Amino acid sequence: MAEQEGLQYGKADFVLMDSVTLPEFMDNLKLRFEKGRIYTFIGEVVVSMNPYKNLPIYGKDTIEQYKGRELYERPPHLFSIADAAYKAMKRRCKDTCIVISGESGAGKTEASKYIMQYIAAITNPSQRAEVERVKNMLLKSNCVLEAFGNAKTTRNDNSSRFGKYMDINFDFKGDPIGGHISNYLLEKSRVIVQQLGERNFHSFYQLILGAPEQTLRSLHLQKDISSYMYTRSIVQMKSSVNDAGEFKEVSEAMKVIGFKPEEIQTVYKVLAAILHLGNLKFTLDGDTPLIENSKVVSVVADLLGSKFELLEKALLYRTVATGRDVIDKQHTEQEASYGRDAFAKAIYERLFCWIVTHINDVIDVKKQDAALHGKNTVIGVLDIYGFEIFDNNSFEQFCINYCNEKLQQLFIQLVLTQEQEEYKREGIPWKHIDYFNNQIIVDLVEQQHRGIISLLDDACMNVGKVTDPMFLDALNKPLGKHAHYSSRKTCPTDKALEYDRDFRIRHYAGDVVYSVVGFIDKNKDTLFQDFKRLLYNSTNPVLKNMWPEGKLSITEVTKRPLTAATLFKNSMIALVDNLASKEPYYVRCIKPNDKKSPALFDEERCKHQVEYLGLLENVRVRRAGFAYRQVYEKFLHRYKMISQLTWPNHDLPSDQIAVQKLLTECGFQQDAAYGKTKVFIRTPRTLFSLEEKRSEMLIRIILFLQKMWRGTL
Ligand code: AD9
Ligand code: MG
Repeated sequence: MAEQEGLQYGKADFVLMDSVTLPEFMDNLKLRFEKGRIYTFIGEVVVSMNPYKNLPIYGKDTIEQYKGRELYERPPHLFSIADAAYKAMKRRCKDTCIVISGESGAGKTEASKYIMQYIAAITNPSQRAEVERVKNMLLKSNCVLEAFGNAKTTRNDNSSRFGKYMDINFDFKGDPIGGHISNYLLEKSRVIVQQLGERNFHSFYQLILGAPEQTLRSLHLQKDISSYMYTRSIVQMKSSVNDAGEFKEVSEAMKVIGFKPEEIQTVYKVLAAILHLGNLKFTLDGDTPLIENSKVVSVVADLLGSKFELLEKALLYRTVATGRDVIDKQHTEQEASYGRDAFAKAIYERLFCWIVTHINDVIDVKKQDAALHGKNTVIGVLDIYGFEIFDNNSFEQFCINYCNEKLQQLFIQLVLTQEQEEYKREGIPWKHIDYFNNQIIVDLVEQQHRGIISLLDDACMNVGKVTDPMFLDALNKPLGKHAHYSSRKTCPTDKALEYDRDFRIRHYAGDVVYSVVGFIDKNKDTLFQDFKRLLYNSTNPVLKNMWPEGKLSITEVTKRPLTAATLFKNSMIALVDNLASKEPYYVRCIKPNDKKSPALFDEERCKHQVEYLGLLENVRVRRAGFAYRQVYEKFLHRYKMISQLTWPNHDLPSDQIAVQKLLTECGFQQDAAYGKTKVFIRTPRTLFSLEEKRSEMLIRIILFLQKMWRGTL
């Protein structure tokens, strides 16, 4: 149990509550929040409240207090979890991961940064230059990725619009020697359109407001965000947001990470090209679309290392193969606008992925180095977009919320299900604790043939023939009676849903109404081959490298690419498999209110999160459960020196009886239960005492052996 700081701060571990009820849980959460105690344990899980103000609890002194200590020795903190994951990795050579979850704005990204800072601070005591270099890069990569992957939403001024999983690799000494970042589905539709009160990605504002005059001139940009369609939405930002200052910080970080000057220039050129593309207008000559402002075309062509005529042609025509012939087919005005926007989105997304790859090239542990460093273990940190409900929810929210369903399912599997199944298997007396299992919603989305993603992919096979409302119809047939799915057609009395447009999923975290408009397009994610070829033929080698598939001519492009949703689903399944293969540590973040206020504890909002995160069930399982378990043989191997009955070997009928005798002799019989193959220990304190006794005995044994060798015995 966590160290108590005094009752005025409430219970540091929810497991210590007098009775496990929702009102008592809420009282404790509120009391601690109001007293500035934003972290509370549930056993080894940290519940974190967003304080919405800077607290002096992350400095060097605090780090020192947590370094190397056991979880329950210090008040709850992110550092306790970080240290526990680090110790497991170092002492037991276990790959571990820290999964941070919670809804948008609950504090996941901030938590992940504090965890990384902690790990950086406690490692490399001998200040090896190479390790310092790696640490610096890992920390610096955050600000670059946030610039390009985060944006202001109505929920969060710095909302992550991509998922991030970062592995940190350690050598046998426990020092970081590298890392790897995996990124998941960037919300690229934001490049061309933002909901009311939201902004485009930070990078655009940073460039316009922060780049030196000369750079702006070379990019044909004005220092005015309202001049560009893609950034002109008027949004009030906090005075603390300093786009110009961040431009410098990000540029510096890119240099430190090893981006070459021409690469950084290319990044600016791509951003500028996108801003100009947004201002490109089409007009009609009869039925034929023409470009209204061809000056923009020359600017964009120049920035992308292409030619005016080539870009103009790619914007107005597409090459199609009909049998053996290859022809130029003229766009309709709608197709031309679609093509322009798809182009802008695609070059931004590719730029983002290229930045991640570039960072990975620098931080990845090279194979030859890995051999040098011996066994290399990993701590993974997952910071992914939180559950979202907006006024208008589209394909992106569908993917983000599906991702959160998968992570909730993993939590249920690892924390609630497996634990209870093990007690049953081992024959430990156990009263089953009920919880809502969201597997049914995961299946609704990802099941082969009948799941929403499969049905969406089917709709995308019939290019141009299936419309969004037809897709909705196709969903209704197999899913109409599903308890977690409804549309206006399957539930005609539901006025919240539009007849031909919306469907609702009853997610574990609440009901979300999705508009099908744009689902098919976003899932197909078409970018005409002409644009890819244009970029592959760029005179800018950095850009050319970003677009290797542009090499193919239209007749060579035969394979239908996987759809966006299927790619995302596959990456989610791989992510969950990866996390499940590691020893997991959890941070469950809660957002105290929707006003970003440090003083307001919105009872209803918090209660809702506590409920859907399954925190009460977590306390129940934990309380009724055992903190530690080990097979008898291994347990004896570690602790047999504590008792003369078991040291050096026992002659009792079984290991189980030997363990029972040992624990009874130490006075811990009340705290242990004996299963078929394992001993279970209820509280960590008992384990801690066993460890202390073991250390004392080891010292005595060593002294004894030394004396024996010296012949002084
Ligand atoms: V999203 O799913 O990416 O939209 P997150 O990542 O959960 O979301 P984030 O970490 O970005 O939320 O936190 C939102 C804001 O809350 C931050 O920008 C800070 O202003 C504030 N915050 C969060 N955690 C802390 C903290 N420990 N101390 C101070 C915090 N402020
Ligand atoms: Mg975030």
